[in-house]
This record gives sequence, structure tokens and C-alpha cells, in this order.
Amino acid sequence: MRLVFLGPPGSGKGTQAARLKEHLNVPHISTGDLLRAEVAAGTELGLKAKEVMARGDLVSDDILLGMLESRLGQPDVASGFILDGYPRNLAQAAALGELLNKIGQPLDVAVQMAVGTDLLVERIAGRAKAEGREDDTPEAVRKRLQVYEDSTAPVIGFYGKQDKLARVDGVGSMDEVFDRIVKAIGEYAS
Ligand code: B4P
Repeated sequence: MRLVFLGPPGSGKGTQAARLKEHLNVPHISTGDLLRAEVAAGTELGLKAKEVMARGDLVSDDILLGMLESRLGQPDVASGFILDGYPRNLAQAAALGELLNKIGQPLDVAVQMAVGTDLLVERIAGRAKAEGREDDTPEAVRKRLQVYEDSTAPVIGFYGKQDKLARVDGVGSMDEVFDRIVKAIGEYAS
């Protein structure tokens, strides 16, 4: 199955994608994780991305597309994939569509994780305490939520028009949300 996760920061994309990967037996590709690995390794790309991420902005579309193209070119993707954190704007959504057509792996479904803002802020505050991620400061979180509203939310309509959108209520225990996702994507399986 070829699936993307859409949702605001803290909606559970990364959390659920990590679980769904075992269930579907496909790789989990998180653009946030790929970027954090570049930052940790101190690569040229990582140096460019570090400050942008820390303030809660989006890293440039060119950098992301290059990174994704190279990841989607790897052989494990033949079984499908879960893409988490991409696309984050309409330009990325269009670029992804072209890339997937080129490699003959069209998307099956986009899963939209729906969670209200108060709960998002609460969850991220919890993670900030536990993990100390650089972009989980109150200021960066506010920025990330704004970027989501302005740039990422329109992507929901993009997939809605293609009849590829599954909306999932992301409020509840991790098990409850997981069960809802499995049920919602069932009808889109390729
Ligand atoms: P990401 O790594 O994608 O960060 P995120 O949006 O916060 O989501 P994440 O998956 O980590 O969190 P989750 O909701 O699972 O991106 C970070 C940055 O990288 C971006 O701001 C940007 O700068 C850059 N970037 C990434 N992709 C990009 C792109 N395509 N273009 C440009 N820039 C890009 O979980 C959050 C917390 O909630 C966790 O602590 C979890 O334990 C908790 N939680 C989850 N589900 C829960 C539940 N049901 N109940 C209680 N707690 C729950």
C-alpha cells in the first residue's frame, strides 16, 4: 500500500506511521526524521535545514524533493510505503504526484489526522519535556501550527478532489486511533 499521512504537528502522524509500518510491512519514510538525521550528521543539507526547522518553518521544496527522490528510488519501496510529513504544501503535493507517476507507484490514500489545537499543544508540550526537540518550544510550535494552516491544510482538498482522502479522528488512545486508521484505509488497499 502507498499512503501519505497529513495532519498538524502533534496529530500523531509519526506515532501512528511507526505502528502502521509493522502492520502493512512497508517502509516508513518520515521527512522530519530524514532531515533530523542530516542535522545530526552535520551535512551541508543539515546545516541549511537546522535553523529553518528550529524556528518552525518549512525547509525548501527543492531540498525536500531531492531527498525524497533518492529515498523513493530505493528497492524496499517496491512493496509500498508510508510517507509521513510530506507533502506539506500544494507544490510538494504536485511534485509527489509527478514523482510517483514516473516510478509507476501511484498513491492509494492520504490519511488526514484530525485533532483540535488545544490537544496538539498539550501533546507537544509533553514531548518537549520528554525529548527536548529543538522545534518543540512554545514559539516554534505556534509557528508550526500557523504554517500548517497556511500551507499544509490546502493539501487536504487536493487529495479530496482525487477521491483519495480518508479522514481519521485522532483523539483517543494510541490503540483507538490505530484501529480507526486500519479500518479507514481498508477500502483503499491496492
Ligand atoms: P515532523 O518531524 O514531521 O514533525 P511533526 O509535524 O511534529 O510530527 P510528528 O510526526 O513528529 O509528531 P506526532 O504527531 O506523531 O517535522 C518537523 C520539521 O521538519 C517541520 O517543522 C519542518 O521544518 C521540517 N519538515 C519535515 N517535512 C518537511 C517537508 N515536507 N517540507 C518542508 N519541511 C519539512 O506526535 C507528537 C506527540 O504526540 C508525541 O509525543 C506523541 O507521543 C504524542 N501522541 C501521538 N498520538 C497520541 C495519542 N493518541 N494520545 C496521546 N499522545 C499522542
